[in-house]
Amino acid sequence: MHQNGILKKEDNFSSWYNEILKRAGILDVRYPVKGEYVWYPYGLKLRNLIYNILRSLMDKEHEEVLFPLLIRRDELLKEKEHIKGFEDEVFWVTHGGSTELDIPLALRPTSETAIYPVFKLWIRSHRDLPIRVYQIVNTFRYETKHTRPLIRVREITSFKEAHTAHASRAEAEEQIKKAVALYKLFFDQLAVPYVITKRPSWDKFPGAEYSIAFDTLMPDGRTMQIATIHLLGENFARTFDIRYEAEDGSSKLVNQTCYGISERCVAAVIAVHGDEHGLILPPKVAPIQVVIVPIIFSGDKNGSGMEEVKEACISLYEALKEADVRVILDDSPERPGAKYYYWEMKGVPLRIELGPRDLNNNSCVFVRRDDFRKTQVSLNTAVPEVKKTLDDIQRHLYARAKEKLASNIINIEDSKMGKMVEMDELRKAVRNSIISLTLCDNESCGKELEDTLGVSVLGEVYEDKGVAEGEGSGKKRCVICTRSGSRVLVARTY
Ligand code: PR8
Repeated sequence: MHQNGILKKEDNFSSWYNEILKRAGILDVRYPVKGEYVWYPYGLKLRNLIYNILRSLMDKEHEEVLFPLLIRRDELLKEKEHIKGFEDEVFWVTHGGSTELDIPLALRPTSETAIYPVFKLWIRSHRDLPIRVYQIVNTFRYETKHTRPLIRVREITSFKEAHTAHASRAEAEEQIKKAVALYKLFFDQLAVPYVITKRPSWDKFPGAEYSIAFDTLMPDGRTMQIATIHLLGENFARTFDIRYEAEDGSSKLVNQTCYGISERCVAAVIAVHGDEHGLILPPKVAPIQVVIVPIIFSGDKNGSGMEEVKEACISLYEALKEADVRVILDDSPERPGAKYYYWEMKGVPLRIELGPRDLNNNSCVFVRRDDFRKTQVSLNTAVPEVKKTLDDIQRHLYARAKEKLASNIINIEDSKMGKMVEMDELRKAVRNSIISLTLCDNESCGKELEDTLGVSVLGEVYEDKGVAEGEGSGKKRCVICTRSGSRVLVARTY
């Protein structure tokens, strides 16, 4: 335990996480509705910086829209697979005051059934295609599994959902690739590493032909799904009769995709980078990138050089502000040590200390939040050095997190297991890591593995096959039935 009273996140992730959310001022978890939480100002600033990145990436090729929260029951129930997947998770509005509604209204669990009837009205000819829209809204899911702030919530406050419609299957598949590329750019900027897999058939989005997912590894060895991309094909188009007139005059169904990200991306930033001192925020999303702490000793308030120190701090603060750095000057009467703990807890990437002795040398001291390295920096070059250091912290955090993920993907060799695999060996390996093993495409083998080990099959790696390949070049054999199969990633999941 650290003197801040915070556990190591690897030892007890749940308590670490709850403690950090509170002490860093991210979320108030005391709201008296299960699965709903209150964003504190600092948490909301972090959330907004993250979503600004997402928004600016989306805006390059999508248009933002805003659809209503309520969905008519008959629309929601139209697509059979979709509703089968969601029926137990829907919150219903049944009354207006004391009057029972003719048609009950659902709080959207996601917006396919709100948006697609309107797509039918918007799409007439091939000239109306493709359509690519997105919205960032709250959605509601009556989650029955254990709820957890940002990770499994009943009101998803920050649901970024994109919906696209295309003239052909090939174009929809092309859109899937673009969405994967876009989400990569997004998580790269958050310095959150991921594996991308194609989900097994039994775990795809209700109504989709297939689903691609991004997962990151949490400190307790479980993975968290942080984004999904679904090929809907013609399924919803058929249900909602979304057709266009092709160039040859024929009437055709559109081909669709949808993809989404929730506040789990904020949870990922917190969980992946934080430590026993608190948050560690990547500079690109840190609400405060630099804190300046004047080193003024209480007994020495009027001592020599104190006014000069204050002035030097103010002029450094002004210069950094001018250079668009998100900076604050902490000139509160607290002791410097107390200030350090406070800003470390908030995850501020860089602290600058400046006292009389530094000023005599025309310098200040940089202390990095990622590795606590201290360097003396001349006041003349402090501004460019801040920029350089922030870039370096951003890079270092990502490299460190990527390395951690890579070293926690364990290949279970086929060769070792000629026939049946030792389940105990797998159980041990999957405790803290993602494992890569061979499964056939029989659903019953996948389910058996999931039930026996209490894990989920994440699926085949979507790109970068190197991540999951076994070394043996021979025929790959299913760990359950030894029939031939292909490599998949498996993990304990959130
Ligand atoms: C879709 N339709 O809905 P998806 N709490 C926090 N995050 C969650 C929760 C929850 N209860 N449930 C899901 N997520 C498609 C795509 C429009 C957009 C997060 O897809 O159901 C997960 O990270 O897969 C999930 O990958 C993402 O929302 C999208 O939800």
